Amino acid sequence: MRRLLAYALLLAACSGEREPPAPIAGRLAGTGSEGRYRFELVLDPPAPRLGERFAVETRIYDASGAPADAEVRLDATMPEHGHGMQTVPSHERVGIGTWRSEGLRFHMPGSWAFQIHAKGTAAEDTIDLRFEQPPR
Ligand SMILES: [Cu+2]
Repeated sequence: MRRLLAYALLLAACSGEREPPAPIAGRLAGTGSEGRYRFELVLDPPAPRLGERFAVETRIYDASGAPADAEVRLDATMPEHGHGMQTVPSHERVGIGTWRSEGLRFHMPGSWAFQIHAKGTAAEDTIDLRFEQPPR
């Protein structure tokens, strides 16, 4: 029983949802829901201003920590409001496991979620990463 509890705690500690937010401004990271890829987002600029366009660089890593050559799609919504962005971002591969999405814009302050999907030759994975847009 004690061993089972320890295992459950370990699983919770490893899941992307329970991962604490990265302490570096403009960086979001976590493990996908399937546990296949690790996702790292770098916002450009690090603190997007309300109503202004920004870009996101997405880096995908496999279980060994190596860049994963996956096709990346990224979108953002406000899940509690049931709406997405008013812009349609473009996505461009800029290196192995690295994609740049441009033309994102958060038109409302509050809790946004980046939805990222990565499809590689051997694996597929998705993640939701929360971002709090300040009212400025
Ligand atoms: Cu909203």
